[in-house]
Amino acid sequence: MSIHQPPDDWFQAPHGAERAWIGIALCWCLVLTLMMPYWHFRGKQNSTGEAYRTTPAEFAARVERFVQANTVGEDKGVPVVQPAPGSDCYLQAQMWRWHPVLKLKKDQTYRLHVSSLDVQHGFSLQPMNMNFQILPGYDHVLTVTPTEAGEYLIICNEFCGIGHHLMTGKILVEE
Ligand SMILES: [Cu+2]
Repeated sequence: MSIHQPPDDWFQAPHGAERAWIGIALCWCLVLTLMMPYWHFRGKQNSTGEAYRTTPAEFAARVERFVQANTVGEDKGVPVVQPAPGSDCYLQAQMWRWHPVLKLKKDQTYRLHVSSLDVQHGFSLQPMNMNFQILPGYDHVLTVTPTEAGEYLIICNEFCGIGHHLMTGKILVEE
C-alpha cells in the first residue's frame, strides 16, 4: 500500500522506444524458444536425450560393480577405472564428489551413464565446457568419443550445498 493514492491516470501504455524494446525482447524470446529443439538435433555438445528411470540405490550398485570389475589404479583415494573400448561406463555424482575417475582411449566410443545419488548436479567437462544436468532417479546416457588425449576436469556447475566448490572429478584420455 502506498502512502499517497496514485493519480487515476498513472498508467500509460508503452510507446516509442519502450514499445520497440518490448518487441525486440519478445522476438528474441521466440528465437531462443525455437533454438531449444534446434540445438537438440544440431548442437555438438547437447545430450542425445537418452535417459532411463533408475533409483539411487540401483545406480550405485551398478557403479560399484563397474568399478570393481575395471579398476586399474587410484588417484588421491578415488579409483581409476578403465572400461573396455565400446563398453558402458559409469559416473556417479553425489555431494560432493564425482566417482570414479575414468580412463578412456582416444577415438573409441563409450556409453557413459551418469546419475546422481542425492540432489541435482551439473556435469561440466573442462576445458571444452560441455554441460549436462544430472538428476537423481535418471540414468542419463551420453555417447562419448574422445578425440584428443589428455586430462579433463569435471566440475559441478549446479549449486548443491556447502561443498559444491570442492566437487571435482576427472576423465583421463590416452592414445
Ligand atoms: Cu554442485
